[in-house]
Amino acid sequence: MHGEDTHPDVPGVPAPEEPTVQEPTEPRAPLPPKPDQGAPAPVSATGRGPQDGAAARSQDGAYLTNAQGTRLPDSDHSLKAGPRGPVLLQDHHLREKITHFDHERIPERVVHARGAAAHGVFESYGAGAGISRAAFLAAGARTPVFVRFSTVLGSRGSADTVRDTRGFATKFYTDEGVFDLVGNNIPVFFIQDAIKFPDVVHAAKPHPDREIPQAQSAHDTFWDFVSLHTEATHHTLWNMSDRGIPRSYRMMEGFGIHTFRLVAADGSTCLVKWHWKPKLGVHSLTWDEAQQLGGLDPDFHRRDLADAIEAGAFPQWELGVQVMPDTPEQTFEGIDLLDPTKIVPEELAPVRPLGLMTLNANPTNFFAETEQVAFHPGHLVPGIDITDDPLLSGRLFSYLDTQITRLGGPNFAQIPVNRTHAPVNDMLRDGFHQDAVHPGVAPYKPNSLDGGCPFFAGAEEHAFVEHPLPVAESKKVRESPASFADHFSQPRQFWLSMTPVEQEHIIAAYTFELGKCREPAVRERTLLALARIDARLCAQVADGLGLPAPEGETVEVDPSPALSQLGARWPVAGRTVGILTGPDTDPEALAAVREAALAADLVPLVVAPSGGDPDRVQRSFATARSVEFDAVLLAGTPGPAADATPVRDARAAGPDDTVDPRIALLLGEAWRHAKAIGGWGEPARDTLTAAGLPADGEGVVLGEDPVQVLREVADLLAEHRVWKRFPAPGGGE
Ligand code: HDD
Repeated sequence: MHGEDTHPDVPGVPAPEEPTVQEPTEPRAPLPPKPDQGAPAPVSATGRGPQDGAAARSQDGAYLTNAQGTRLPDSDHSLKAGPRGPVLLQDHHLREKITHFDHERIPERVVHARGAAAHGVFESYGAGAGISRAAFLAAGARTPVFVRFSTVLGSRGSADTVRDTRGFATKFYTDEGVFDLVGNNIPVFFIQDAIKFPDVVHAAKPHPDREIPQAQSAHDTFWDFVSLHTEATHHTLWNMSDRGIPRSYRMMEGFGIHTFRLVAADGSTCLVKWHWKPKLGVHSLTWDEAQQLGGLDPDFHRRDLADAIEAGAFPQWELGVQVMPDTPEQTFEGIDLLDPTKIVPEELAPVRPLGLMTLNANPTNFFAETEQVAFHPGHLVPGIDITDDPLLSGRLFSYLDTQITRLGGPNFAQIPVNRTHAPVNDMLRDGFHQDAVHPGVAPYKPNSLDGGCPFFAGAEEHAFVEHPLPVAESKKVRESPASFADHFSQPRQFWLSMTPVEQEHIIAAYTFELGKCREPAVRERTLLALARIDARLCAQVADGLGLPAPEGETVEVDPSPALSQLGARWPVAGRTVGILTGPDTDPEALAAVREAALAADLVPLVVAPSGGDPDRVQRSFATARSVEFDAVLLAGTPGPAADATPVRDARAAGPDDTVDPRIALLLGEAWRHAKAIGGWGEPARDTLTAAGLPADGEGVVLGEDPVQVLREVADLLAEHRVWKRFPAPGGGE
């Protein structure tokens, strides 16, 4: 404070206060570079100083400069004619700063705008070496990767937990060039031909007049399109299943969807479908959790991924392939391998593991890396070739094209996150955002002025040589093969492969989405499609909408048990356990349980009334909600604390005054969302009863030994939820 001081320039006005928090004046040590952030060889036009963007602009120098490297004495005040006078046009620093800011935003991706990403490494088992010559599939090869997960429909600022397909795009920085596997968490696609992509996206995006709804398919135009265009039925059914609301990016499968052709060193080929299998299993939120999280933590998936990596709980996936013979028909067991709306059931072609991917580093800068990464299914390496899937063919055009608008020109491969780790020796020149200062005078071939360089490579020198597949003699047509007309057999197979709980969730999802459609014709047409999947599915959705259920013909198919998410047990590493405490909590028991939880790689979060030890207490009754816990433990009586502000609003109306209403709400939600609940001693039993929950209910573990209770709860967590508790009492799910 300056007390009586007056302003040095304006008489009678108090002097401005000194800021209490000062910006650091000492330069920080730069962060270590990530493997894919290596600068290109610095080629300087003058031969002096760094010319590379990453090195020159890393903000680790001692003095603030402008974009030209000139040091600045002030960046907080415009240049004015006196402190109260007009701002001068000659303020070039102001103009540079604001102009740059005005252009900070780039167009968001037309689809998959919202995403989160991480760096990692892919380690090959060598099991793919016999079927593909790709160097990164050789035994022991370690390849840096960058993975971006995304939702499809929402814009950049939309919520993570909406019902939608998730993108799963991986960039492998191999020694032979970049390989991009641009997949989704659903193994089939909406359309069979890329020419329909603008249609499906226009239908699914918000209505053009009001720009609603955001980030979801629950609206007329989407269901109008998919009910008229029944090849979308299979993908839509997956979307309406629990796959549409993943628990975490770390717990999603990934699929390359199209059939690819692998080429071995001896020239032999096979057809494959790519799969990513998460080590933590495939798990989903409940719809109710997803709704709550949309408001309570719209960044739930993004935060979960970054937190896990920061904590050292590196997520892992096995990359595998289903291998099918490369026959002229390109079918397998009657399934057309060129149809991207079809799967090959894993019972018919098991997934062969090829290697392990570990995500072990968060991006340093969201814009530079996550936003500017540019994937393209045409980024292929020797040993991996395409098939004639018409959806894939269109994608090979689209991705290159979109980056030119999005990243401002054809030189996006020079952006650090997109740079290959293989030496580049191209003849591409000039253009917007050209970073390189190319030497040489002959960027053309053939040339003699640059000594004929660079030379062409053959397959032996790791060139990408297209597989010389015979092209069928035919006539030009705009039509699909007859096999593409089967739109209902695999949707029925998916439905029949679901457990009753999963089927209930699908029914609820269709009912919700169609309930948001205003046009009767759209709902009726969708019910007709559902009737062709299954009569009960159709009847129950119709019932929910108050409409008559139409009849439809269904086909005979065998279920594929691998499609269900239930029935297996998975590692519990990284799962959160909320520990609810009260005044009578035994500190020793609490410490022992926390220790045991940490030893089991669980994340224990202690919830206390208020005013607890900040080193031990992570949440208060006022800040804890059930949706951030995978399981809940009662370590005492979380009754109303003397010093806690009583909450008696409608959401928190507890059935009994002996338990804090916020905790009654939390326990009720944990019960409804089928989460394991544990506790020890009489207080736990009393609290459950006071919260209106059955102490001997399914998935409730009460005992005397706190560590044993934790172990049993962790055992229940291995199945993700207490599935027997569905459908939830009160009809929650
Ligand atoms: Fe696509 C982005 C996945 C069909 C056109 N797509 C994009 C991303 C993923 C997919 C994961 C985000 C990549 C990132 O994180 O940057 N897309 C798929 C899958 C498809 C598919 C699995 C079908 C099997 N896509 C598809 C078609 C077209 C596009 C048929 C156009 C004909 N996709 C694009 C795009 C995007 C894109 C417009 C938007 C931003 C971008 O490419 O870089 O070009």
